[in-house]
Amino acid sequence: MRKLLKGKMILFLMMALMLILSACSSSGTGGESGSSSSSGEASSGASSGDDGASDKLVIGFSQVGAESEFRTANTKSIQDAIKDAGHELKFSDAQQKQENQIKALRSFIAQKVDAIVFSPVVETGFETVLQEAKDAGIPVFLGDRAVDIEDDSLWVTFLGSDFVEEGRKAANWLIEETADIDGDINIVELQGTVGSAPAIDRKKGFEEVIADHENLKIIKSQTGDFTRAKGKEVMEAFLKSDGENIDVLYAHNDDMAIGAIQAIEEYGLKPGEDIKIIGVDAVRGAFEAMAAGKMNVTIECNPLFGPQMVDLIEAHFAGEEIPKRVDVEESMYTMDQAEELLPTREY
Ligand code: GZL
Repeated sequence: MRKLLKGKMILFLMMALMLILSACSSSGTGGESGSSSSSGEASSGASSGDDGASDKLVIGFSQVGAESEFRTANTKSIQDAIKDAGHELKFSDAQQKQENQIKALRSFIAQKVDAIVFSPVVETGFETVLQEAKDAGIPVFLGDRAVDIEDDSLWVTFLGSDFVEEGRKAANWLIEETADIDGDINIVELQGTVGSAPAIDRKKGFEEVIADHENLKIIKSQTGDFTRAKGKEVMEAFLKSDGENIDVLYAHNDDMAIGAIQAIEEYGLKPGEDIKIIGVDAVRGAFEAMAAGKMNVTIECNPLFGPQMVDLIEAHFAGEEIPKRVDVEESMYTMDQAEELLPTREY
């Protein structure tokens, strides 16, 4: 009997020991190696401490304005990406005014945000406030537009398009389109916002390519500030002074091209036929104009880089090396492609 009891005791003690050992091993390591969910899989998101508090960032986003279809799509893409990633968004629309952007950046600094996303309305005049952000230890991520500042330690990276290349693409399309035409081709140009990176660089790229073709002449060039209304107003003035003499419009964005199309029709000419129309951005309005035969080509400038921007921010906070410049993939689209592609366009 005693032997039986003894055996049972040993069995009981062994089972108790196994229970204690298994209880120890299932307590998880929620500490130094990061938090683990109840299923034991690693938690998602950026690196976190025990409470995951460092996962959530407060991000200040200073946007140029709401001047075009591109801008509206770009704002939504970045805002949605920040919120979808679980971060807190502080947003400022500068209504295309530099002083409003400087105020917004100073406000973000005063609020001690963790990071700033910034699309500078113009290339110059931001050095002081970017130095203030650096002194406050707040990393700045440039989105869409760049600044012309020597000290590139004032921002972590630039994520956006190559505007010079966009200008080259526009000019190369025109060279191909007019290859069989003898005589001068008179071009009017609607420039973007004066002093902005896209306006400076799209002009630079276009002129660089047409320089080898003396029959391609820019006879008028003026800013339309990237808006439909101003684009229409300036095109009306071009038509008034040179109407019968204009062969091509090169607009630095589709919104100004669409405004100009209205002016051309009101003047009595056929946009897309009497005057070839070149735009930039590849927004929905451009596809609608091309499908209607009123516009010939649009060079894509993709605004939908919000998720990519948040990935770069999180990678930075995870201690990863970030390249100083990250280009956005983009293409170009012509009138004959518009009808088929219009339903697929995301912006
Ligand atoms: C270019 C962007 C320009 C767009 C315009 O990336 O900065 O500003 O081409 C917008 O539509 O206003």
